Amino acid sequence: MSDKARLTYFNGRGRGESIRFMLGAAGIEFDEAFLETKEQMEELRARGDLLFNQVPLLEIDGMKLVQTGAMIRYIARKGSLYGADDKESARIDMLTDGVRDFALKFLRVPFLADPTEHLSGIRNTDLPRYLPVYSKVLEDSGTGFLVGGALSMADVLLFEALLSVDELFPGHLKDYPKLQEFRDRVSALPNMAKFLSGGQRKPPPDAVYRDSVDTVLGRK
Ligand SMILES: N[C@@H](CCC(=O)N[C@@H](CS)C(=O)NCC(=O)O)C(=O)O
Repeated sequence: MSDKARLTYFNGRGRGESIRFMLGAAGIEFDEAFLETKEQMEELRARGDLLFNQVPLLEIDGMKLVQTGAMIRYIARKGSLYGADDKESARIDMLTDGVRDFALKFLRVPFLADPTEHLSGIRNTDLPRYLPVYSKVLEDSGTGFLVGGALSMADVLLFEALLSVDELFPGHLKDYPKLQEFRDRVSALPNMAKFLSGGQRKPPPDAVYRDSVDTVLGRK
């Protein structure tokens, strides 16, 4: 196993994108292996690399990690993105889990024949559930970060989710100046700026991405 971290996933965002954002924020360089065929997926399963027969797979520090949550928390610890003490870590977990619940809604969009109803559900239920909370937490913290005085896993995943909100609901964040300011500031942090311009951030999902996932997972 090479010393450099290696992410095996589809050539698109999906669950892999949060892992990429976390690696980028932590300044951890990584290679990627893109799954394109059903046979590649079956080979990984046959090798026993996928504990639950699912991707993403992250090879890092001699480990083969599956489960996105485990990966992002490992990267958070390694990259000092997990708060200053146990109480900060608990709060970071809480805010991370909230934002992951929120972002999970976006993952389905490219796989729906007609996403109109799903997008209305996000607009009417999820945006008003989550955005005011994160705006208020930022306001209360007063540091520019969700928890304590430093960037954490919760900030990184919130930042990723806000970029999706901008894409799917253009202009919606104008009602949330705190979130807009946060988005702009996090995007300019050196590791984040390097990641965003470095080519490993994936483009918005399209039909090619959807077909490729369906092929690899044997759904077509
Ligand atoms: N809880 C897992 C879920 C992983 C997951 O559902 N992966 C999908 C691709 S995004 C997969 O491999 N599906 C194939 C299957 O479930 O057999 C995680 O967060 O990593």
